[in-house]
Amino acid sequence: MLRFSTAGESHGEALIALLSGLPAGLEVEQSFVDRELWRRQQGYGRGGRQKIERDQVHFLSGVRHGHTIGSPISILLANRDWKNWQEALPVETGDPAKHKRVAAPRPGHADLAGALKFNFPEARYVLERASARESAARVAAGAVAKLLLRQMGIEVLSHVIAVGGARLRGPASWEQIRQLPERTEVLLNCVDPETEQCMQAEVDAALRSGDSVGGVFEVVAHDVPPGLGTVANWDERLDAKLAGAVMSLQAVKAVEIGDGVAAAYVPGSQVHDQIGWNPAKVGAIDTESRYTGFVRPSNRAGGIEGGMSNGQDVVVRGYLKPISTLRRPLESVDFATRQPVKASYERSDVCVVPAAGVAGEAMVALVLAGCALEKFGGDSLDELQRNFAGYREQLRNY
Ligand code: EPS
Repeated sequence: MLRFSTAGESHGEALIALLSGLPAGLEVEQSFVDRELWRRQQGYGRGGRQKIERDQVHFLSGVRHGHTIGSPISILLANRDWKNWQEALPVETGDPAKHKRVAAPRPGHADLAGALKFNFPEARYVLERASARESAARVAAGAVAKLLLRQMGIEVLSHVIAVGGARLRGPASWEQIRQLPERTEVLLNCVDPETEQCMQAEVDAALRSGDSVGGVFEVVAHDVPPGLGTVANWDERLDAKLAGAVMSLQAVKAVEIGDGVAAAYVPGSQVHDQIGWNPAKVGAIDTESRYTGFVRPSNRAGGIEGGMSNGQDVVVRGYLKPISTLRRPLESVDFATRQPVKASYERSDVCVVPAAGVAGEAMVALVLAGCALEKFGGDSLDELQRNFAGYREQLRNY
């Protein structure tokens, strides 16, 4: 079973990711993991913190001579900002005068709920774990999951389809999405330059007015074989797993599979993807029907029917609320005096939609890798690939 967890505070010494259940013999390119970490740090509208951090993966265990060895993989990502926080967040008691209190909870942030839950007099510790800094650890683990999926020909990428009121009109092709990670400047990770300019204007407006802006990212998993996830049990359905995984990302308030939201408002005849047969396409790379002869003229279902992948691209959208730390803060209450005050402010981002998309890719990759390992099994990559090849043969002969 693929299992993963993270630890670490935003301004603590480091983040940790623990990933177990991967087969032995998977080549792990550190440069690929670092590139994924770099992608997550980019985007128009990020704050000063990203000028400090240079995320680089440090494998502590589970990878030797460039390959997984079947034992749990532990990953450390250093927080370069830690040197500025050692007195504010020491492991020992330290000097209370040097601690940095979060005195008034920010509406929309974890501050108030967390302080009440853990019985803290203020929200510093809550902020530290709620921070989206944690998503860097997910991206590192997700990058290893992506390397496993690549061995089965599956690629997972994202693009941004909305920032505030600026929206991408029309679908993006896999060809367009595939080119985005090549960019040296990420901006808003949108496939259409004109829309991207409008998105930049949304960020600029938020920046000028001391506000923040949310948006929508879309994760696309390409060349996923049919049959990942299962109709058999509610908690094994692929859409349920993906929704939970993407919803768990900081600031995500809604998740959509394919055109799930729009589908609720129109008749079934305009929603469901019709089924055709074209055996000529079987085995061809980069077609929608690589695994079988069944073809679809559309993919509104987002590649999932009955909780199982159906052989089309798996499409998952994450809807992000605007960042809750505002330079012009909303009304709040001082934790100590209970007097009305403005919410606490400290350095933050204005827009993180492209970065959240990269974290979304990681979560989707981890879920798909988990489902693939459940279906195909194998303690070594060779064994997994043999099992996968057998399944492909079964689909070809169907
Ligand atoms: C975050 C606040 C900011 C962001 C941070 C998430 O951090 P800081 O308070 O240190 O400026 O930069 O995101 C990251 C550090 C990151 O690597 O993504 C928050 O409160 O959620």
